[in-house]
Amino acid sequence: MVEASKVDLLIVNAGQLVTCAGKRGRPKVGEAMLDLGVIERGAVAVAGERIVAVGKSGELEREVELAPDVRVVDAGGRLVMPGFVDPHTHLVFAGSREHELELKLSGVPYLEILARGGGILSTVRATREASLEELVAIGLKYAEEMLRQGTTTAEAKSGYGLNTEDEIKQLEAVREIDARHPIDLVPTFLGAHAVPEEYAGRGDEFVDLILEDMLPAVRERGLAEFCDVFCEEGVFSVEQSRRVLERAGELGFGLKIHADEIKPLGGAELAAEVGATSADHLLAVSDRGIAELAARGVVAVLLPGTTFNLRERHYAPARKMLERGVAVALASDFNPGSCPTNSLELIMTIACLYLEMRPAEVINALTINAAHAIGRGHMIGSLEPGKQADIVIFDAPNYEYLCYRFGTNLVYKVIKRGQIVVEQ
Ligand code: IZC
Ligand code: ZN
Repeated sequence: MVEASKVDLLIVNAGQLVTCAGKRGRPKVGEAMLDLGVIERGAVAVAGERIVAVGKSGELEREVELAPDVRVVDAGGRLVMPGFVDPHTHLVFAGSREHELELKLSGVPYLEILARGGGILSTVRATREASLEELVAIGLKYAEEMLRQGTTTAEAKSGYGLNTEDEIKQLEAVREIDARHPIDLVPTFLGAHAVPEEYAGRGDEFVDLILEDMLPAVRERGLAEFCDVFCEEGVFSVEQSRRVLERAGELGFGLKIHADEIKPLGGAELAAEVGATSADHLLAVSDRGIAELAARGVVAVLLPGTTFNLRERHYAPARKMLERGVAVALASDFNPGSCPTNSLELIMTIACLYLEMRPAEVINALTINAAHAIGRGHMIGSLEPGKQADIVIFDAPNYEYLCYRFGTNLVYKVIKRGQIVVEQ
């Protein structure tokens, strides 16, 4: 596509322009997490799909070449930020699991519901029954909810098919939603999400099926960029997870892992060993696991909405990871069971209150570091010349306000690839 060279969209009068700019090509760690690159009374100039300049409102307008039909958006003192990046979602699924709420309240744990054939397996039954068109329609609805709440890019996992045909159907739905909706989706194959009923007690044989049939089929069709595994007691062991990730790595997939969520199995160490892009959850991560994530540059994707919804008492040790130089990102974990919210504004508040992350750290974790967690740090996640023009204007006077208010969608306008796609 030929890029327009003259500025055709100009955002002026941002009360605060949060750029999240930092060192190019790398996620932020340590002190840099507190730096949001804020420009007071900021402005952004966009040509076609890209940002061409950021600066001070009143000055920037005079420094760039404006197209005759330039559209000027007056932010009116509001907060302007990079679009949120949600690097861990299970976006495409049929059905819902509100009937498990009563079970949960009566004290039945998440893994016990799964062991009884509910949980993930109940969503697998519904998703296998749904047609591709039905899954696309459901996913489009959720993608639209996300965009309206300021998410401009999201990762989307399979994992509710658990056989070759239905995993492919789910990933085709992701591809179709990505094509039809302004939100950008990054597809992840999660065949190792649970052992399906027809393989009960034969987990190793199911892993063979993933290695021999599913992974090559997904690869051949170019349906996923990443491969993920639910490494958890009673789900997939470290050894089984290693087999899946090693094969996926050989086939050229980027690697992700649901690591040390409930039991400390050594998922973080495995992520470092196989060179994963991210390790996600990490509530029960060991000190050694933390050191290895930092040393290997694996992004830790924390999902505090899930901890909240599962009513766990202990959240991931975010402060320890930040202090020890791990690149920390945040995500919704949107899924029908352990975290049925796709509101990243809600995640911001939970991250501040329960992970004890500071507002600036939370915002870097949901933008630039989240982009790195899905291999998109060079394209999105900050407002810098050359990056994709994915921009959100919030009806908020400053960035702390966004973490402090919860339960209200504060999005005022969303710009995706230079186009205004949500407008209040
Ligand atoms: O459907 O419960 N944790 N996978 C691993 C999930 C949660 C999704 C679900
Ligand atoms: Zn997940």
